[in-house]
Amino acid sequence: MIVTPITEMLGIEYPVFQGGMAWVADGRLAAAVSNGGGLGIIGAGNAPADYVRKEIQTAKSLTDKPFGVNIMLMSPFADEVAQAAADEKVAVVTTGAGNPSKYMDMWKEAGIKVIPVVASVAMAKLMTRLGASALIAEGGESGGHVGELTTMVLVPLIVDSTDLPVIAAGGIADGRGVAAAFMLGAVGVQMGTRFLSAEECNIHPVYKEKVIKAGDLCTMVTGKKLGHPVRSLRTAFAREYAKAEFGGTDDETLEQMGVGSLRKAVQEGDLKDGCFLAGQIAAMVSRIQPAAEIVREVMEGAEPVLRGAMKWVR
Ligand code: TUI
Repeated sequence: MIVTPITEMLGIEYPVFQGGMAWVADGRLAAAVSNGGGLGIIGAGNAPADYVRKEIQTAKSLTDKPFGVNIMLMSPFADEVAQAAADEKVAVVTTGAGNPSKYMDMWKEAGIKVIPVVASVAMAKLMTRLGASALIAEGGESGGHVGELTTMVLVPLIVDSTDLPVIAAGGIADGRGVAAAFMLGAVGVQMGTRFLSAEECNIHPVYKEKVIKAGDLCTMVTGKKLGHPVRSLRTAFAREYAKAEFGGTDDETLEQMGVGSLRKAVQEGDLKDGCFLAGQIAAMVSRIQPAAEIVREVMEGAEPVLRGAMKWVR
């Protein structure tokens, strides 16, 4: 059994968060992860507040355990979704892809634990000062919107910059990854890609298959030119996008190419126009299994690695 400041703070069995993946992480997946002893997180992505409220209701109907909502701060609906999370008094709010400062007081007044994703030391210090309950340090191995630094570099830097508990994310999908994160000073992990293969994850079968078949060099980063780099599977669409980006295509056209591409991947498995977000660790995801089994397997896998950590110490 592994007990850390984050399991204690949230009253969860395992220090495992499920990433709040846009279009992917619905109320059903979040409830399955929370019922499995981790922290399930609904991804608001670019959806309006009504969608998020509905998914919160779904999760509440499926679990009595705590769960969270991720607010994607680049969303045009960020304000109303932030308000909905406060109204619904979810246990946890995580944030991504931006600076959540203007919502912090509202969430804290609602009794919500606020756990922002930070991709830099400056943001970690700011969030600590504004009263975050913990921080998620997400390295660029992750899927979706990525920062500059890798998990290996970011996690210890963030740990050294704050007294808050730090959750490591990006490139973690098994017990070794969890143990490594703990060695860097993290007290929990967040996994997104590993949960793409969960039975309760409602993505198109083509998406699941692609993740399961992915090898070590199967992801790439696009979107740097527009200032929001995202890591996805190296599909025909991703290659075309990269070609356009480096071939001098104007920003307006590049924006247009991206519109609706996440939805097309998740709902239609559209390899031509869909953007299949996934982290580098997709290479290690090999089968479909229940979310609760994933949580248990990963954490049970971490114990022998952590016990063996003294192997070379004399
Ligand atoms: O947010 C993510 N991953 C995401 S968001 C997303 S939806 C999307 N769709 C189209 C374009 C872009 C995104 C898919 N995947 N992860 C958390 C994360 N947050 N990674 C990096 C950051 C981050 C970056 C900058 C957090 C804070 C930040 O601060 C910038 C500032 O304002 O100083």
